[in-house]
Amino acid sequence: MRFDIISLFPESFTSYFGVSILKRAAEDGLIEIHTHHLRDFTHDKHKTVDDTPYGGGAGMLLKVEPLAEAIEAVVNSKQQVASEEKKRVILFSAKGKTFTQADARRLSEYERLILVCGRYEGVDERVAENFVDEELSIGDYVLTGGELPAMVVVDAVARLLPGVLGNSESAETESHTLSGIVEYPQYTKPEEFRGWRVPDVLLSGHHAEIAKWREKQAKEISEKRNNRNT
Ligand code: 4H6
Repeated sequence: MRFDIISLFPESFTSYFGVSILKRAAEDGLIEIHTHHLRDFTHDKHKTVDDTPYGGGAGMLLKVEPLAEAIEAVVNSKQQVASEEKKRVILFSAKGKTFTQADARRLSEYERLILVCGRYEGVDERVAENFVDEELSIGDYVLTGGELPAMVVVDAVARLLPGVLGNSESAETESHTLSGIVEYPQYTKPEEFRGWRVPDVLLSGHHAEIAKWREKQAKEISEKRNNRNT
Protein backbone atom coordinates (compact mmCIF):
# COMPACT_ATOMS: atom_id res chain seq x y z
CA MET A 1 0.00 0.00 0.00
CA ARG A 2 1.10 3.53 -0.74
CA PHE A 3 0.54 6.37 1.76
CA ASP A 4 0.81 10.00 0.61
CA ILE A 5 0.85 12.55 3.40
CA ILE A 6 0.30 16.27 2.80
CA SER A 7 1.61 18.40 5.65
CA LEU A 8 3.31 21.67 6.61
CA PHE A 9 5.70 19.60 8.75
CA PRO A 10 6.68 16.54 6.72
CA GLU A 11 9.79 16.10 8.87
CA SER A 12 7.58 15.09 11.82
CA PHE A 13 7.09 11.66 10.23
CA THR A 14 10.68 10.56 9.78
CA SER A 15 11.42 9.35 13.29
CA TYR A 16 8.24 7.32 13.81
CA PHE A 17 8.22 5.71 10.39
CA GLY A 18 11.99 5.10 10.54
CA VAL A 19 11.93 2.49 13.29
CA SER A 20 10.72 -1.03 14.01
CA ILE A 21 7.89 -2.67 12.10
CA LEU A 22 6.99 0.21 9.75
CA LYS A 23 10.64 0.68 8.82
CA ARG A 24 10.97 -3.02 7.96
CA ALA A 25 7.65 -2.99 6.04
CA ALA A 26 8.96 -0.12 3.88
CA GLU A 27 12.30 -1.89 3.33
CA ASP A 28 10.43 -5.05 2.32
CA GLY A 29 8.36 -3.05 -0.20
CA LEU A 30 5.07 -3.81 1.61
CA ILE A 31 4.35 -0.10 2.21
CA GLU A 32 5.55 3.15 0.64
CA ILE A 33 5.24 6.39 2.59
CA HIS A 34 5.61 9.64 0.63
CA THR A 35 5.35 13.03 2.34
CA HIS A 36 4.51 16.24 0.48
CA HIS A 37 5.15 19.74 1.73
CA LEU A 38 2.04 21.92 1.45
CA ARG A 39 4.20 25.02 0.86
CA ASP A 40 5.44 23.50 -2.40
CA PHE A 41 1.92 24.03 -3.79
CA THR A 42 1.84 27.79 -3.29
CA HIS A 43 2.71 30.31 -6.03
CA ASP A 44 3.21 33.63 -4.23
CA LYS A 45 6.56 34.98 -3.09
CA HIS A 46 5.78 34.36 0.60
CA LYS A 47 4.47 30.80 0.04
CA THR A 48 1.26 31.67 1.88
CA VAL A 49 -0.77 28.70 3.13
CA ASP A 50 -3.06 30.42 5.66
CA ASP A 51 -5.46 33.34 5.94
CA THR A 52 -8.06 34.85 8.32
CA PRO A 53 -11.60 33.38 8.54
CA TYR A 54 -14.49 35.15 6.79
CA GLY A 55 -17.01 36.34 9.37
CA GLY A 56 -14.27 36.88 11.91
CA GLY A 57 -12.95 34.70 14.70
CA ALA A 58 -9.66 33.71 16.20
CA GLY A 59 -6.59 32.60 14.32
CA MET A 60 -5.91 31.46 10.81
CA LEU A 61 -7.23 28.80 8.44
CA LEU A 62 -5.43 26.77 5.78
CA LYS A 63 -6.34 28.20 2.39
CA VAL A 64 -8.21 26.12 -0.19
CA GLU A 65 -5.87 26.69 -3.20
CA PRO A 66 -2.64 25.07 -1.94
CA LEU A 67 -4.56 22.14 -0.44
CA ALA A 68 -6.61 21.65 -3.61
CA GLU A 69 -3.47 21.73 -5.78
CA ALA A 70 -1.56 19.41 -3.45
CA ILE A 71 -4.37 16.85 -3.31
CA GLU A 72 -4.89 16.97 -7.10
CA ALA A 73 -1.17 16.62 -7.79
CA VAL A 74 -0.85 13.63 -5.45
CA VAL A 75 -4.05 11.94 -6.62
CA ASN A 76 -3.07 12.35 -10.29
CA SER A 77 0.53 11.22 -9.93
CA LYS A 78 1.32 7.73 -11.23
CA GLN A 79 -1.19 8.63 -14.01
CA GLN A 80 -1.13 5.26 -15.86
CA VAL A 81 -2.86 3.37 -13.07
CA ALA A 82 -4.57 6.28 -11.36
CA SER A 83 -8.00 5.63 -12.85
CA GLU A 84 -8.23 1.98 -11.72
CA GLU A 85 -6.33 2.40 -8.49
CA LYS A 86 -8.38 2.05 -5.34
CA LYS A 87 -7.60 5.22 -3.38
CA ARG A 88 -9.09 7.35 -0.65
CA VAL A 89 -8.46 10.97 0.42
CA ILE A 90 -8.73 11.49 4.19
CA LEU A 91 -8.70 14.77 6.13
CA PHE A 92 -7.93 14.71 9.85
CA SER A 93 -9.88 17.10 12.02
CA ALA A 94 -11.45 17.08 15.48
CA LYS A 95 -14.96 17.07 13.97
CA GLY A 96 -14.46 13.96 11.83
CA LYS A 97 -15.87 10.50 12.47
CA THR A 98 -13.96 8.78 15.27
CA PHE A 99 -11.39 6.35 13.87
CA THR A 100 -11.81 2.76 15.08
CA GLN A 101 -10.27 -0.64 14.44
CA ALA A 102 -13.12 -1.29 11.96
CA ASP A 103 -12.00 1.79 9.97
CA ALA A 104 -8.41 0.51 10.03
CA ARG A 105 -9.61 -2.81 8.57
CA ARG A 106 -11.75 -1.04 5.93
CA LEU A 107 -8.94 1.33 4.90
CA SER A 108 -6.45 -1.55 4.64
CA GLU A 109 -8.36 -2.64 1.50
CA TYR A 110 -7.22 0.45 -0.47
CA GLU A 111 -4.10 0.54 -2.64
CA ARG A 112 -3.42 4.16 -1.83
CA LEU A 113 -4.36 6.48 1.06
CA ILE A 114 -3.88 10.24 0.71
CA LEU A 115 -3.73 11.77 4.20
CA VAL A 116 -4.25 15.52 4.59
CA CYS A 117 -2.96 17.14 7.79
CA GLY A 118 -4.57 20.45 8.80
CA ARG A 119 -2.98 23.02 11.08
CA TYR A 120 -3.79 26.38 12.75
CA GLU A 121 -7.49 26.81 13.63
CA GLY A 122 -8.64 24.58 10.79
CA VAL A 123 -9.14 24.25 7.06
CA ASP A 124 -11.35 26.11 4.55
CA GLU A 125 -14.51 23.95 4.40
CA ARG A 126 -14.37 23.77 0.58
CA VAL A 127 -11.47 21.32 0.96
CA ALA A 128 -13.59 18.80 2.89
CA GLU A 129 -16.55 19.38 0.56
CA ASN A 130 -14.76 18.98 -2.76
CA PHE A 131 -11.41 17.22 -2.40
CA VAL A 132 -11.83 14.76 0.46
CA ASP A 133 -13.60 11.38 0.66
CA GLU A 134 -13.83 11.25 4.44
CA GLU A 135 -12.98 13.26 7.53
CA LEU A 136 -11.56 11.33 10.50
CA SER A 137 -10.74 12.20 14.10
CA ILE A 138 -8.58 9.97 16.30
CA GLY A 139 -10.54 10.97 19.41
CA ASP A 140 -12.38 13.75 21.19
CA TYR A 141 -9.52 16.11 21.90
CA VAL A 142 -7.82 19.01 20.16
CA LEU A 143 -4.33 18.75 18.67
CA THR A 144 -2.15 21.38 17.00
CA GLY A 145 -2.24 19.48 13.71
CA GLY A 146 -3.31 16.39 11.79
CA GLU A 147 0.21 14.90 11.80
CA LEU A 148 -0.25 12.68 14.87
CA PRO A 149 -3.62 11.39 13.55
CA ALA A 150 -1.91 10.57 10.23
CA MET A 151 0.78 8.58 12.06
CA VAL A 152 -1.90 6.77 14.06
CA VAL A 153 -3.84 5.78 10.95
CA VAL A 154 -0.73 4.70 8.98
CA ASP A 155 0.36 2.55 11.93
CA ALA A 156 -3.07 0.96 12.54
CA VAL A 157 -3.61 0.24 8.82
CA ALA A 158 -0.08 -0.91 7.95
CA ARG A 159 0.07 -3.57 10.66
CA LEU A 160 -3.02 -5.22 9.11
CA LEU A 161 -1.36 -5.67 5.71
CA PRO A 162 -0.16 -9.17 4.83
CA GLY A 163 3.48 -9.71 5.80
CA VAL A 164 3.89 -6.54 7.88
CA LEU A 165 3.76 -8.26 11.26
CA GLY A 166 5.98 -11.26 11.82
CA ASN A 167 4.29 -14.66 11.90
CA SER A 168 4.30 -14.93 15.69
CA GLU A 169 2.77 -11.46 16.04
CA SER A 170 0.03 -11.84 13.42
CA ALA A 171 -1.03 -15.36 14.47
CA GLU A 172 -1.71 -13.85 17.89
CA THR A 173 -4.37 -11.42 16.69
CA GLU A 174 -6.62 -14.26 15.53
CA SER A 175 -7.05 -15.57 19.06
CA HIS A 176 -8.30 -12.22 20.37
CA THR A 177 -11.64 -10.49 19.96
CA LEU A 178 -13.26 -9.55 16.66
CA SER A 179 -11.58 -6.13 16.88
CA GLY A 180 -8.10 -7.62 17.24
CA ILE A 181 -7.77 -5.97 20.65
CA VAL A 182 -6.49 -8.12 23.53
CA GLU A 183 -8.93 -7.48 26.34
CA TYR A 184 -7.61 -9.72 29.11
CA PRO A 185 -4.58 -9.11 31.38
CA GLN A 186 -1.30 -10.65 30.20
CA TYR A 187 1.82 -11.67 32.12
CA THR A 188 5.32 -12.88 31.31
CA LYS A 189 8.27 -14.11 33.42
CA PRO A 190 9.02 -13.94 36.32
CA GLU A 191 6.22 -15.85 38.10
CA GLU A 192 6.68 -13.55 41.07
CA PHE A 193 7.89 -9.94 41.15
CA ARG A 194 8.12 -8.08 44.52
CA GLY A 195 5.55 -10.47 45.93
CA TRP A 196 3.06 -9.98 43.08
CA ARG A 197 2.28 -13.37 41.53
CA VAL A 198 1.01 -14.29 38.10
CA PRO A 199 -2.53 -15.78 38.47
CA ASP A 200 -2.21 -19.52 39.17
CA VAL A 201 -4.56 -20.51 36.35
CA LEU A 202 -2.11 -19.16 33.74
CA LEU A 203 0.64 -21.43 35.11
CA SER A 204 -1.63 -24.49 35.23
CA GLY A 205 -1.32 -25.51 31.58
CA HIS A 206 -5.09 -26.14 31.63
CA HIS A 207 -6.12 -24.55 28.30
CA ALA A 208 -9.89 -24.68 28.81
CA GLU A 209 -9.58 -23.09 32.26
CA ILE A 210 -7.25 -20.40 30.87
CA ALA A 211 -9.71 -19.56 28.07
CA LYS A 212 -12.55 -19.34 30.61
CA TRP A 213 -10.50 -17.08 32.92
CA ARG A 214 -9.53 -14.77 30.03
CA GLU A 215 -13.14 -14.50 28.86
CA LYS A 216 -14.30 -13.56 32.37
CA GLN A 217 -11.50 -10.99 32.78
CA ALA A 218 -12.25 -9.44 29.39
CA LYS A 219 -15.92 -9.11 30.31
CA GLU A 220 -15.13 -7.45 33.66
CA ILE A 221 -12.69 -5.05 32.02
CA SER A 222 -15.17 -3.98 29.34
CA GLU A 223 -17.92 -3.48 31.93
CA LYS A 224 -15.62 -1.31 34.06
CA ARG A 225 -14.46 0.66 31.01
CA ASN A 226 -18.01 1.40 29.88
CA ASN A 227 -18.98 2.71 33.32
CA ARG A 228 -15.98 5.03 33.52
CA ASN A 229 -16.74 8.63 34.57
CA THR A 230 -20.41 7.90 35.13
C1 4H6 B 1 -7.95 20.19 10.56
C2 4H6 B 1 -9.05 20.95 10.95
C3 4H6 B 1 -7.28 16.25 14.40
C4 4H6 B 1 -6.90 19.97 11.46
C5 4H6 B 1 -9.08 21.48 12.23
C6 4H6 B 1 -6.73 17.49 14.09
C7 4H6 B 1 -7.54 16.96 16.65
C8 4H6 B 1 -7.67 15.99 15.69
C9 4H6 B 1 -6.91 20.52 12.73
C10 4H6 B 1 -8.03 21.27 13.14
C11 4H6 B 1 -6.62 18.44 15.10
C12 4H6 B 1 -8.25 14.64 16.07
C13 4H6 B 1 -7.41 23.03 14.69
C14 4H6 B 1 -9.38 21.66 15.09
C15 4H6 B 1 -7.36 23.31 16.18
C16 4H6 B 1 -9.27 21.98 16.55
C17 4H6 B 1 -5.74 20.26 13.63
N1 4H6 B 1 -7.02 18.14 16.35
N2 4H6 B 1 -8.12 21.81 14.42
N3 4H6 B 1 -8.88 14.54 17.22
N4 4H6 B 1 -6.11 19.71 14.90
O1 4H6 B 1 -8.10 13.71 15.30
O2 4H6 B 1 -8.65 23.24 16.71
